[in-house]
Parts: sequence; C-alpha cells; structure tokens
Amino acid sequence: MKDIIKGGAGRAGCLAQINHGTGAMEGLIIKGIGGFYYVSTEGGVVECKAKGIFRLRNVTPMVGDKVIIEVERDSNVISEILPRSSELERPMVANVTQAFVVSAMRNPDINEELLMKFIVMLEKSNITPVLVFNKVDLSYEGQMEELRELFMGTGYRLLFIGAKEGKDFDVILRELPGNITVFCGPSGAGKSTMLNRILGKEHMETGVVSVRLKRGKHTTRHSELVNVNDGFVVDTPGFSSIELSMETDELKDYFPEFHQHEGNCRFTGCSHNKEPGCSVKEAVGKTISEKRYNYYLRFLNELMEVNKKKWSR
Ligand SMILES: Nc1nc2c(ncn2[C@@H]2O[C@H](COP(=O)(O)OP(=O)(O)O)[C@@H](O)[C@H]2O)c(=O)[nH]1
Ligand SMILES: [Mg+2]
Ligand SMILES: [Zn+2]
Repeated sequence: MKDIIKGGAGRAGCLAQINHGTGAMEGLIIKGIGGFYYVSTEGGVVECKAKGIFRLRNVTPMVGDKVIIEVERDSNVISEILPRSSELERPMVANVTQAFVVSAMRNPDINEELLMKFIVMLEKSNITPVLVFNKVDLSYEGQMEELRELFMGTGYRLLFIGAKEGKDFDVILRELPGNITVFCGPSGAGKSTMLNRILGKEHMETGVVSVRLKRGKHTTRHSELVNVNDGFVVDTPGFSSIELSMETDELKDYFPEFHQHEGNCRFTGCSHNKEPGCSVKEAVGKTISEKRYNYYLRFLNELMEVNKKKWSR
C-alpha cells in the first residue's frame, strides 16, 4: 500500500492528473479503517471519507463496494455506492462473487452440520459456494465418493486439494481472475496455507492480508481485499458456530437440489416436511442425499423454534 493518494491541498496536483479534470471517478473499496476508505482506482489507491448523506440514509460503505468518488481539493469523498450484487455479513464484504468454503478432510474432521449451515447462509447472501476439501493426503479411502454423494444434485463444485504440498492447486489459481473471492471455513482447515500459496509468504508475514480491529464478540471484523491474479481475495476469520437467521419458509430455497422437484409437489409452498404428495421427499435417497435432507429437516425445526420465540416476544 505504498502509493496511497491522500487528500489535501498539498497533493491536489497529483489527483488532478488521475481524474483528468472530471472531478469524479469510479473505484473499488479495498479497505475501511477508522472512518477512512481506501478506494482502488485506475490511478492508484485513494483515501476517502464517506459523504454525510450516507449516515442520514443509514448506509455504510463496505469493503468490496464499487463507488463513485469525488476528488476535491481538501478531501476526497465517496459520493455514490453502486448497487451491490451481494452482501456478506461475515466477513463484511460486498460484491463477493465466489466463496471457497474450505474443510479439512481430516484433522480437524469435517463438522458437517456447521458446513451445511454455512452453505445455507452463503446461499441466502446470493453467493454460490465452491466446496474445497483440503488435506487429501489425510483422507480415508472412499471419502471423496462419500462427499460427492452427499452433495449430489446441488450443482456445487467440489475441489479436492492438498494445500501444503500444492496438490491440485492450479484449479484454485485458475478461479481467481475476475472474481472477488472469500476463503471461509473452520480454523485449522488450511485457509492461511492456501492464501500463502496464492500470495506468497511475504504478504502474510507483513500482515497485509487482513486488518482486524477490536477483536471480540460484539465488534465487526474488518477485512481487506488483496489484488492477485487479476482478482481480489479476502482472508476470513474462521467460524466456529453459526446461527441460522431467516424466515422458516425461506430455507428450502437454499437447498438447490430441491428446486427441480418442487414444481411437482401437490401443495404450492410445500415445505417438504410432512405434506402428502411431496416430490422432494420422494427423491430422497435417489437424487437427493438423505443426509442433506435430514439436515434440512433439523434446520427447519430450529428455525420454527427461533422464529416462534421471535413472534411471541
Ligand atoms: N497434512 C496436511 N496438512 C495441511 C495441509 N494444508 C494445511 N495443513 C496444515 O494444517 C494446519 C492448519 O492450517 P492453516 O492454514 O493455519 O489453517 P486455517 O486455520 O484455516 O488458516 C497447519 O499446520 C498446516 O500446515 C495439507 O494439505 N495436508
Ligand atoms: Mg488462518
Ligand atoms: Zn414438497
């Protein structure tokens, strides 16, 4: 981050060069810290503040936002936030186009329930996960086939890699251009090892990958986009628990393997639970994994409980 362009009269000449006299330009927020946003533009990284109007409208610029900035003499401001294609909460990043959900095949063992919940929350955020299973060197025989079966019909891509030795890692590198990619998954899965391989050791050691402020339960963790291979990557704190939060009848939308059957259920709005003539249920054990379906039922019951409490409060 050595060529940050700061605001202020002293640097005005420099800014005039990059905005070609228009005063406004488009950029991408790559970092937010202490009320300042760092916006990557064609001319370099520009330090900006957000216009007061956002606070009035209760909108906060996010890392990943495409923005219009106005370059003024004394300060540079974000004047407009372009529409977001997605909003991820953990980490707080807008316009993520791809999420690598990293699990270790062993050590630590896959926490299936957590993985399923995380996938559901990504689907809710309108982001399709790529399921990365790391540490193939530690996997047991037949594990890949089991995982493929578990996710049958979902359309999810499953990648099996060994981050430590770089086994089948090319496929990861090939997916980066043109995307804003987040790496998520429980701690110990191998996210940092993957990022080291992508960015080079130096990057990690200098701590450029992610800036986290005020770690703790009730504070936001700040992430940073790092430019690599014509794309951007985001490091993510590992997750250890996830609470599903949505309307109960939304859940079925986030199990893509249900979609092709749903039209054939006897009742419109079928929750694929106890209704007669449910064609999703008929497909369980055939084109829908029974295990995944059982997670669906478990989450459905959890949501019913949580949402019931919410309404009776
Ligand atoms: N056996 C094996 N170990 C790995 C592999 N990838 C990473 N590890 C190890 O797993 C541990 C956790 O990795 P790390 O990248 O820190 O996980 P993170 O918590 O997700 O960032 C480290 O000791 C890594 O060396 C792999 O492909 N095979
Ligand atoms: Mg890590
Ligand atoms: Zn149904």
